[in-house]
Amino acid sequence: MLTRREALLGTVFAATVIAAAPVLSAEISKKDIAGLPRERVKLVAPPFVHDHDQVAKTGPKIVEFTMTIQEKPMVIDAEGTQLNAMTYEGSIPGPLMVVHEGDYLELTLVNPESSTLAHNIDFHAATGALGGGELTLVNPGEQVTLRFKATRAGTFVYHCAPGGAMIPWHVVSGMSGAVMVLPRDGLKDENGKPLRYDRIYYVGENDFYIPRDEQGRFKKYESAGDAYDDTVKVMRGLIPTHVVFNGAAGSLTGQRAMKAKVGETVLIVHSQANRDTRPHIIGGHGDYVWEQGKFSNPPAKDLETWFVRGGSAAAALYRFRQPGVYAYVNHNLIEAVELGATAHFTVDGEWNDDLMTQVAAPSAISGL
Ligand SMILES: [Cu+2]
Repeated sequence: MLTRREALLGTVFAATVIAAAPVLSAEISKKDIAGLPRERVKLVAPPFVHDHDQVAKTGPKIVEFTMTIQEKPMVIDAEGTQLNAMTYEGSIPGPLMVVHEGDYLELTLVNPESSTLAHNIDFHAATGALGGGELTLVNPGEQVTLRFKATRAGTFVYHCAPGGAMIPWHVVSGMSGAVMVLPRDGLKDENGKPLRYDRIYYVGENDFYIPRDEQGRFKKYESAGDAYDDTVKVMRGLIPTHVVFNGAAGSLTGQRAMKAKVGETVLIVHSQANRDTRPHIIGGHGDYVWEQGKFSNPPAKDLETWFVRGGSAAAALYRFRQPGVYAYVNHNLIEAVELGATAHFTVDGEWNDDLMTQVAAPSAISGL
């Protein structure tokens, strides 16, 4: 048993060791990192995802990305309702960044002179205080570069978190996105068998809180700052006026629908930085679903609907077996139909009568 003195000494000793450790690891890390290959990746707007290898071809590397913040008005529904949006790289959600486990993600975040607010980024994929939020806070006219090691495989949200009341406001103004950290040897089923995808789409879901005037019409503001007071009042009611995919109702339907062919396997990454949601493919399934989005856990199979916790991103793999237009919805159907959370997949190919057929077309009731 330790005496009080020994325990105190132990504490002091432990503190010394702890104090020394970061210096040592910083030195090792600096040397190792300097020798790593670098790859510069240009991001693309969702639902598309930049080219990437599903299985890493080399050892760990530093993957460099740049995102420029844009504050700008965006139309979020067919009625022309305006959101005074804040965005990473001009899109809602921000782009999906893909790396492999053990890689270093190095982001340069640019906040242009034209911005009116300070912004930053909190990476749920990162390990370290505030997910890098404190280290990335940039005023208008500044840029910053953060590097973190991707130590956990999975899909993870990132979002703006500039402190206090700014945090939820910036998030519900559009500032979120996702990172996908693939296992170096790619995705696997519960038995370790490789799983591959032919296409990948990134769907970011957002809840918006647009103030209304006395007549119940959505109000328009000159700038995000002008909208702040009224928007916070709506936010505090916790009832969104819009729940949408990729920044606007209808952003992924009709001509803008996501595409696939019968027989193709599609990986759908679905993030929600602020609120729970429940994706469902009408007429399809999740063949393999990482509901919590973390690839060290075996995927669930044959799901009808999966649950995405607010502040997380899920990954679902589905091989389309029939052609047609598939609605992909948040299966709170009020949110899907009334508030906007509906997307489409248009799938080309041969219909399989064995899987489904109309045995008798609608006709007058025969009295059987
Ligand atoms: Cu921000």
